[in-house]
Amino acid sequence: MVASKYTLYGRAGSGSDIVRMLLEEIRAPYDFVAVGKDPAELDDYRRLNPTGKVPALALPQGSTMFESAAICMHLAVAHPNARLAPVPGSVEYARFLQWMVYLSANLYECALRIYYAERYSRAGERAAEGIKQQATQDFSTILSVVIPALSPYVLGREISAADYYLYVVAGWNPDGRDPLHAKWPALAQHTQLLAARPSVRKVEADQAA
Ligand SMILES: N[C@@H](CCC(=O)N[C@@H](CS)C(=O)NCC(=O)O)C(=O)O
Repeated sequence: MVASKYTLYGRAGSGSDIVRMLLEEIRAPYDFVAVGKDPAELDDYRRLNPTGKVPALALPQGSTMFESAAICMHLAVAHPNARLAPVPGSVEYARFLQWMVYLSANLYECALRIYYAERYSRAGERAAEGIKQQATQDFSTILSVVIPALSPYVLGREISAADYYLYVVAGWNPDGRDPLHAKWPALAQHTQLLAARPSVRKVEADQAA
């Protein structure tokens, strides 16, 4: 059956926050389905998203996609009026793809090493602390690559989906945003700009409720 709106599968405080913010920016109608961690629920969810991770997005056309960056890039191109990406094929769009993939493949991946450190060694919990410490250091190093681009947004004067991605994932720094802002005023300004957007405020207010 073809649905008339999007359905976002996610969890508050996860990568689905980025997608929610974009859906709010687009003003697209959507339902939000909170995916629990109970094994039976996850087995059901794997029929939609074989990785069992969030987010996943069921499209109005009737298929479901996963991988946060792919979802964001798709939404940006499918809703050009929301101006969440430059024109596909342009040099600016190439830069947009670069940062979306960089942030997803590196910064998001690094956050997973921080928060699921025990999964990254056969020694499990015994190795977790060292893995977490290394990943926490890597998080800053990875962020440092995107900081010089901020002017004030990732692509310069125009906001794009990459900014929502950066805003949410940078917020997962285990020591919070403050030490990052003290080191990088451009990131502090970026956070301030993003946090003031109605789409971001709505998602964050819903979560706090
Ligand atoms: N590469 C995936 C990563 C998705 C991911 O790992 N999501 C986390 C939440 S931020 C998750 O589902 N964690 C649950 C788990 O791994 O058990 C993406 O970008 O969508």
